[in-house]
Amino acid sequence: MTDKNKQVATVGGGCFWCTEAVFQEIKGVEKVVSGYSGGNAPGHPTYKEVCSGLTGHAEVVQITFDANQISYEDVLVIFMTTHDPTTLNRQGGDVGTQYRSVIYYHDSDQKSIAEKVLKQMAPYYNDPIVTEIAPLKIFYKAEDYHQDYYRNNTTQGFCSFVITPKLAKLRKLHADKLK
Ligand code: MHO
Repeated sequence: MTDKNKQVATVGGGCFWCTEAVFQEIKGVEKVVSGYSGGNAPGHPTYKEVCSGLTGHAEVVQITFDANQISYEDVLVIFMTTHDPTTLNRQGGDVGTQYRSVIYYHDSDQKSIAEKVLKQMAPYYNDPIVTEIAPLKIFYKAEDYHQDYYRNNTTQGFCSFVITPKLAKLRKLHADKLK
């Protein structure tokens, strides 16, 4: 992939272990990094601080992808269909501001695509979409043990009960987009 085709998307849809595992399956995705963004607290937060809710950060992933193989629009469609964008500060059993649904755009093109995708998808949900669309400020990489979490902990409870079924759904829904 040349630098020209390389793009980065930053999204959060609940626990980043899930979002990371989803995008690691997608063709054209070169790298997924779990981290924190969208809060106001200065400095690099720890996971514990983010869980306290006081930093205001959301759990997000930064997805580096080849725009020749997958478009930003498709990245967002996959994102929207693999979490619940209608629940405020909650994803399944995970409750707290860090689990809110967010799209942090990197430029004005991404902003308009995000607005378009949300508008197009709205009729498919029973409840209003609450996904936050905002400019990316600082992204803080999460602790090493959070990276590749699903791959390294596939049999752990949350992974096997929540992420494995989510990936099964992803593979059915987006079979044409898999690696
Ligand atoms: N319910 C999950 C959330 C983890 S996540 C990185 C757990 O604590 O197992 O927020």
